[in-house]
Amino acid sequence: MKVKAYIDDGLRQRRLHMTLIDPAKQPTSVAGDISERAAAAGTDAIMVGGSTGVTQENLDLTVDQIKSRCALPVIYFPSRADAIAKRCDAVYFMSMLNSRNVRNLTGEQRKGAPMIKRLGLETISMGYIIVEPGMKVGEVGEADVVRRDDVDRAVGYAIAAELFGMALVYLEAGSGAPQPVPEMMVREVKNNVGVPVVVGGGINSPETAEKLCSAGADIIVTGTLVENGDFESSLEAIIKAVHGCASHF
Ligand code: 1GP
Repeated sequence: MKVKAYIDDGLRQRRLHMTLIDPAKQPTSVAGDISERAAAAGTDAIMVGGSTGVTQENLDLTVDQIKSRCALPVIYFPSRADAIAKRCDAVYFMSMLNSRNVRNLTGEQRKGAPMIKRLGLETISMGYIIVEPGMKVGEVGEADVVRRDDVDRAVGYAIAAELFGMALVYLEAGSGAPQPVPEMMVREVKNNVGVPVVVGGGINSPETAEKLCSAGADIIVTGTLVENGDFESSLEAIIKAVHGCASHF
C-alpha cells in the first residue's frame, strides 16, 4: 500500500501520531532501536529529518536501521536537496510557505525533484507553515514566522496550500518549542481546509496532544521526546490521547 493511502485509511479510523527521528541527533544504530520502541508504543509512522547536520550518509544509515527494526512506513522529512533518502517509503515534497528565501519555497525542490522522480519515490505534497517561535527550523529556513495571534495569516497560508493542490498542511512551532501551535490557530485552519492538518513542535504531554486533536489536528508529530532514553511511557500516553480522538474523515 502507498503511504498516502495508509495515512488516509488510518485517518478514517482515528487521529494519527508520527515519530520524528533526526539522523543528526543520535548514532545511526540507536535510531533503529528508537523506531522499534516507538512502534511498540503505537506510533503510526516514522518521519526522518532535521534542520541541520543531515548528510546523505547519516540519512541512509538511519533509514536502513529503522527499516531493519520496524515495519512502519518511513517518510523522509527533508530540509535540503543535497541528501535524499533513497530507501524511504515516501518523501514529503514540501514547501516552507512562509520562508523569505526562495530556496525553501521552490529552490531545493527544483534541485531534488529530478532525483526523486528518477528513484520513483512516492511523494506526499505538503505546505509547511512555521509558527512562532519557529526554533531552529524557523531560523535555518529564514521563515517569516506566523505570530501566535495571527490566526488569519496561518489560515491564508493553509488555504493557499490546499488550492495549490497540496495533500497536507503542517503547522510547525519548531522542534523543542516551549509552547506548541495555539489551539485557536489549529481550529481555524481545520475549519478552513479539507486536507489533513499536521501539528508538531513542543508537544510533550497527553493533555497537550488531546487539546490539539480536539482543536482539529489530524496528525500529531513528536520528535524531541524520543531523544531521551526512557520515553516509552510518555510516548504511549501521548499516542493513546491522539488515538482516542474520533476521526474527522
Ligand atoms: C519538529 O514538529 C516536530 O519538526 C517535532 O517537534 O521535537 O518539539 O517534538 P518536537
